[in-house]
Amino acid sequence: MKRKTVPGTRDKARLCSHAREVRIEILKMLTESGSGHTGGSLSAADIMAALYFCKMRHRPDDPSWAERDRFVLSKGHAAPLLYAVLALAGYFDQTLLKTLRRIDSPLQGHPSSKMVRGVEVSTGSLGQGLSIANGMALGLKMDGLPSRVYCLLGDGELQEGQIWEAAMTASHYKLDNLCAIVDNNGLQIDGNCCDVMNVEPITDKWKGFGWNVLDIDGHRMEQILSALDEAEKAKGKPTVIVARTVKGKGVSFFEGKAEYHGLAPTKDELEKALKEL
Ligand SMILES: Cc1ncc(C[n+]2csc(CCOP(=O)(O)OP(=O)(O)O)c2C)c(N)n1
Ligand SMILES: [Mg+2]
Repeated sequence: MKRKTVPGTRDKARLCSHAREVRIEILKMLTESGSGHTGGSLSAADIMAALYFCKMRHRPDDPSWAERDRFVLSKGHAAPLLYAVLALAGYFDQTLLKTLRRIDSPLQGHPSSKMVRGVEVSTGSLGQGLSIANGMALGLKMDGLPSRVYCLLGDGELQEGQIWEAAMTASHYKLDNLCAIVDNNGLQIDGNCCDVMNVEPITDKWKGFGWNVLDIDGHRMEQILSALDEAEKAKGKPTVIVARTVKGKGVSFFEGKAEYHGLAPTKDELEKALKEL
């Protein structure tokens, strides 16, 4: 079936500039709220810019358009990242971002599909997103729709057993309209993933489950775009993009630091961070 809405720009400089804007909005909203997840929001900003401003077919003015591509933020704690991207793409007014985590705000610490335009699924309990993405991908195939489903996972999240049930299911049903992306930043809440519960070798595990596996640098826009292109071409099996990233990417004093998993920037840190970006 021919797709009606064309994807966004392929201009790498523009996409990198979108990623920078996304990082700035993340930092500003987290500083304003005084709490939230900094590191894992920043690490996937380039991936999300590539998805929402280049690859995905979606209509911010018609979020329930049947042929839209779907996005599932399985690592729901990176809500500030999703909110920044959705606001910049035009799903809702950017001024709403400064209400992050307020009691009366739709922008809670984890995303709710009932409260926020453009959020497909409520997430936050790690391990569940890929199963939901499977259901969406299967349903789209049954309906004969050409839409694709993208699901962003954390590397620590891969320790959840449900992920591997979902991995087995997606390859069993040959869900080639599904693309999982692992934000492989090496860190989770308490430190290095390899010390808490080693998830390596990540690529071999997915291969063993019958997936098409692509290993990339998750901050190199050209690598992200070509992996997303390749995923679309792969037939008969789902694709996972294992994206090597840096937690806190873009702000030198947050990079690679487990402490900034769930710590918001102070006003001073925000000022310094904005200078770096
Ligand atoms: C089922 C479940 N257990 C625990 C948590 C608390 N939690 C939130 S983030 C996180 C660490 C996740 O690490 P990772 O998936 O690597 O995320 P990232 O590094 O991208 O932030 C944990 C344990 C949760 N949200 N859900
Ligand atoms: Mg991680």
